[in-house]
Amino acid sequence: MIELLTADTPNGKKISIMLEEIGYQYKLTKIDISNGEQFKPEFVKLSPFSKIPIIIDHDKNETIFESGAILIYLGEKSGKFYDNENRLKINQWLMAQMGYVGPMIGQHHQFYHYNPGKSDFGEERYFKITKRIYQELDNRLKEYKFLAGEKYTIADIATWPWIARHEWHDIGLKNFKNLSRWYSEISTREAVIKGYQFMNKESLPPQI
Ligand SMILES: N[C@@H](CCC(=O)N[C@@H](CS)C(=O)NCC(=O)O)C(=O)O
Repeated sequence: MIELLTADTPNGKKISIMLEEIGYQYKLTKIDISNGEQFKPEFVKLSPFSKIPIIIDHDKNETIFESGAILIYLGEKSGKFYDNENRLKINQWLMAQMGYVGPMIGQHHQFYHYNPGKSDFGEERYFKITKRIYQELDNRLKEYKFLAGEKYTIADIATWPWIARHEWHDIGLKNFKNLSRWYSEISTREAVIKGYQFMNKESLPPQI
């Protein structure tokens, strides 16, 4: 039995989507990060940086933090979306999401969506970087169907929930033809819709 301790955010959705994609049943434990639950000593013992998501694989008595490491773990365990022969490519696109795409778009959310008017510098900087990321992803997806090549992998699962916040970004996703094609195609996957709705059954991936 896998337990997922998480909140309804892009990083959280990566794992609910992966669990749906590989068809694992899981126990959901909600962590209210807006009320500081992530700082409770019992949670910090599991997640040293006080971040969601984490999973506990109760069969193996194993706790895993960091969404990229969790996706790798589940990909290896299930044998799905993390092909052995394509790991070098998958790892690169996954690490780029973890180290660049997520953290930069996360800052854009902070300045532009949650705290508008507080810092022109912050708003302009992260708007520009997010737009650049859209273009960079679009360039890649002009050449390949998915980020790591012709197959849907954990690199797409890690990146898609961030683009699913495109209405907050105000960049104009529809102007990025290849990124739009990729986003729409993944949005229609049954497991993605289920994983997206894991905390709010009424919600649907935003259309372009
Ligand atoms: N690199 C981490 C980032 C996780 C992360 O930033 N989680 C946020 C929510 S999306 C969080 O737990 N924030 C609470 C806090 O920092 O206090 C991962 O991908 O797992």
